[in-house]
Amino acid sequence: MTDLEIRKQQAAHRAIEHVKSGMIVGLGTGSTARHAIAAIGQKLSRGELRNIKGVPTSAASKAQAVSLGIPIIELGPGGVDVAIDGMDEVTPELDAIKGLGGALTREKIVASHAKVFILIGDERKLVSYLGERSALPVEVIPFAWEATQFTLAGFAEALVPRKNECDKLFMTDNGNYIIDLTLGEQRDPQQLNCELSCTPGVVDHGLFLGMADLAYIAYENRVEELS
Ligand code: A5P
Repeated sequence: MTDLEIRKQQAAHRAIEHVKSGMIVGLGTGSTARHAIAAIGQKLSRGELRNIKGVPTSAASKAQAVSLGIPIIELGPGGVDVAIDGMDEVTPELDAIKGLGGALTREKIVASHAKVFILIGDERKLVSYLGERSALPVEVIPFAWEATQFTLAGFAEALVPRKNECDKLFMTDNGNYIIDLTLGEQRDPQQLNCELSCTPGVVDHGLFLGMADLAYIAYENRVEELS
């Protein structure tokens, strides 16, 4: 495993200390969340955790969980006890950008129904303001997506429809497209949140403001908890 993967795993392992037997757990998406799902599967198989149910945020996370024998349920009105997910950027105030894996809409639904929402990542993800390094993904419905993109251009320095490895438009698990916005300068995230949420055609976007309770950031020799 590379040093970077080890850091991601260390952050994930700190987060799963919050997972106790009998809990319903939101299973995030991405290379860091994979470590958390793997660790939950391992604890279940060793009998260190019992009666866990997982709510996956993507088809990929569902497939991983099923392969590890983690029982899967749909998100119900009772929500999840804890949700653990990666992030693309997080500020010291725990505002985040998510969605470079394309699962932002399901991730936000699950996180918004979590008693405790924990972000995990390595030190590259810690920024002083949102948009400092990462693009902001916005999920849009395919109908008139180029018109929606035209509206979104007013909120960004640059933007690009996401493509897959075959150079076709990337499609989310929800059958939608993603437009990646380069913000270009420090923006008021609350205002941008409102602007994007009010744009017809936008399903959801990667701003996760005031949602996380904790973040575990892994450095070379330590994991820092932000709360
Ligand atoms: C998935 O849609 C994303 O929100 C991921 O959680 C985020 O992109 C972090 O992914 P990595 O852990 O792979 O960096």
